[in-house]
Amino acid sequence: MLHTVARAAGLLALLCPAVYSAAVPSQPQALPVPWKRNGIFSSDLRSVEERDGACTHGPHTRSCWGNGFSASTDPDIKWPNTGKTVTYNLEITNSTLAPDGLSRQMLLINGQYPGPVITADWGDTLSITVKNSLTNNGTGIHWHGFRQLGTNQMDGTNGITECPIAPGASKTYTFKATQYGTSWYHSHYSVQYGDGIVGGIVIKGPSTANYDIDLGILPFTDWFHVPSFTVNAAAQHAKGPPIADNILINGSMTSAFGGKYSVTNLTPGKKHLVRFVNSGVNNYIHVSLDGHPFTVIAADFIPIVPYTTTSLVIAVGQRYEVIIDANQPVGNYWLQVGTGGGTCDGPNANANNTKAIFHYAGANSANPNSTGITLPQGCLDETNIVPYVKTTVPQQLPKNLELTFSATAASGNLVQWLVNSSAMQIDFAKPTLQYLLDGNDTFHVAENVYPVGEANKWQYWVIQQAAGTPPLPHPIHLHGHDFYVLDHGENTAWTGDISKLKTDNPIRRDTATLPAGGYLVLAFESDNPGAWLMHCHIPFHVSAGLSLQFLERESEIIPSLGGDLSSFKEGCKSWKQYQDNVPGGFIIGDSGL
Ligand SMILES: *[C@@H]1O[C@H](CO)[C@@H](O)[C@H](O)[C@H]1NC(C)=O
Ligand SMILES: *[C@@H]1O[C@H](CO)[C@@H](O)[C@H](O)[C@H]1NC(C)=O
Ligand SMILES: *[C@@H]1O[C@H](CO)[C@@H](O)[C@H](O)[C@H]1NC(C)=O
Ligand SMILES: *[C@@H]1O[C@H](CO)[C@@H](O)[C@H](O)[C@H]1NC(C)=O
Ligand SMILES: *[C@@H]1O[C@H](CO)[C@@H](O)[C@H](O)[C@H]1NC(C)=O
Ligand SMILES: *[C@@H]1O[C@H](CO)[C@@H](O)[C@H](O)[C@H]1NC(C)=O
Ligand SMILES: *[C@@H]1O[C@H](CO)[C@@H](O)[C@H](O)[C@H]1NC(C)=O
Ligand SMILES: [Cu+2]
Repeated sequence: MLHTVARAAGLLALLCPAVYSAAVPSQPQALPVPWKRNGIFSSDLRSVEERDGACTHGPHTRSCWGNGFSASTDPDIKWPNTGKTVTYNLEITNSTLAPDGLSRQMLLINGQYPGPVITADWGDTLSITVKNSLTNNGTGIHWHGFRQLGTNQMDGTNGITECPIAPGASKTYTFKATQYGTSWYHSHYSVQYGDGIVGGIVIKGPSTANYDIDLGILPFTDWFHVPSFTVNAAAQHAKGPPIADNILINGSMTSAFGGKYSVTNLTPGKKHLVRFVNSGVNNYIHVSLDGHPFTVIAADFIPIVPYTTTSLVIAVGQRYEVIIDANQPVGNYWLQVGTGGGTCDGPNANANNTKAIFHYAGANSANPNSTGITLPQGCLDETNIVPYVKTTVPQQLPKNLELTFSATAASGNLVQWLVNSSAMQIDFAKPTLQYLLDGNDTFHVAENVYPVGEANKWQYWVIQQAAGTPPLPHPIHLHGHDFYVLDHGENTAWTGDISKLKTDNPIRRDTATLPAGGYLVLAFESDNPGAWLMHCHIPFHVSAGLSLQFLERESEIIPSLGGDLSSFKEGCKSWKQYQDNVPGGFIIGDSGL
């Protein structure tokens, strides 16, 4: 059973014998270097080349990719150059749909929900044109997890890397898939994505265990029966998280109004790759398939040493790739889905009935009668994650970021989440990149700009929830980078003891939970000039201020964009025309993110 081989080195030796037996007979993963990024220690690049091998990708050699790339390649250092551009057109419209039987106003992409899955190969260039056919909102699409090396202006973060796309206008996002795996895209225009502007992304590449059939993306989202801007207006003055009406699995669920369960087809005797995405807005998602354990092979865009589990917890923004072996009697099986439960993410009104059907070819199409485990609850991340490509980071003292909360009578109980005493507020019409073009270093305090100066140095940060902050978990997402999770704690303060940081191959991903009442210590390398947002991925929280931007290597940002800022400038021109002509003036009403 190749997929149960726990040690990455052993697995590769098995899968790519021609290369590995000759070049690296033992322990190819154990690199005796303290750190190893972007040519800083160029001597390390040779050993990476050797480990990458030359075998080709197939059902029994999934860790291989070809042309010297494999699951052992560090995608921070190199990626294939396919010379291929994959194009998509996404048109955003205001429409109605009934994903769980209740018809409501939604914002759709190409008339569908979820939006079309974007599919490309590792190393392809993506060129995606987004047309805003709404009447009363700007929009923009963020490509979650993409590094955007040298393409900061394609990050889709309004008020930071672009002005929103005005009604009637379009923007073409062109960027490279330097990593592979499973992700998603969504609007970053205030809480707008909760109304439907989401879709999956599959970047085909190697994987750390074998499978026969790629079933693609299976997205989960908590679901409200009223529009997101209405929910947010209430959340801005509420005492706790909003209670969602339902959970949609692949855009579908039953409810008192009708609807149907999502169905995923299995082929008996085959191993299936399924790509789970929490594309939701608040709830943590716990998931289990009756009678079928998951072999987990990737967390966010990071291939991991495979591990087996009967259930997974997925925070908003996170992804897991799992392999499901269809080795049970032909039949129908429930995919059980629950939320964090208790008080950590608020209840979900349909929490006792959220499930989907996994249907074996050859079975009838009745509802399953299967039983399985009792789903765990809680709002903490998976802990078994071991990146397949190892990194060792130094012990270093982090800079401190303090999270506080305010809802005072004086402000009409307006809910605000503050980072170092400042709730984020961007200016749609004057993104950070415009400041840089103007040569203006005087940002508004509320733009929460944190300079990150030196090139290719480790940046360590601890986000600490201050005493008295409502004890809620926050899935923290960083743009432009994966980060390393060095420590975290629930309902406690970080001790400041750097000797306790996990520096030997720590978890690496782009979204990780800051536990309720606690702290998260993370590190990333300043290897990507740009203005990069870091924020809680719960739209109601980021809307209420919970974010900041790292201004990484400021003087290099505009030069790194290759001089092509025509679409950025056009975008701001058409946005300003729109904003200036809104009768009664234009009010954001929240952070804008
Ligand atoms: C969608 O249509 C409704 C009903 O016409 C309208 O009230 C709303 O403002 C529209 N939303 C956007 C974002 O254009
Ligand atoms: C977006 O459109 C909704 C209506 O669909 C409206 O309530 C909201 O105020 C608009 N927000 C912005 C910032 O344009
Ligand atoms: C999700 O739904 C789409 C559209 O119906 C379907 O093509 C796809 O196979 C489904 N994905 C899974 C994993 O079941
Ligand atoms: C459960 O369903 C399977 C077919 O999917 C059937 O063979 C079995 O008899 C059912 N068991 C019960 C207890 O209904
Ligand atoms: C779910 O079921 C449990 C146990 O029956 C019950 O206590 C709880 O109130 C139910 N939750 C909802 C949201 O209906
Ligand atoms: C944030 O505020 C804390 C507490 O006042 C302070 O110690 C820290 O230096 C500030 N962080 C930054 C990056 O300025
Ligand atoms: C810089 O930006 C700030 C904030 O928008 C603005 O108040 C100031 O006038 C600008 N300065 C220059 C020199 O453009
Ligand atoms: Cu949050």
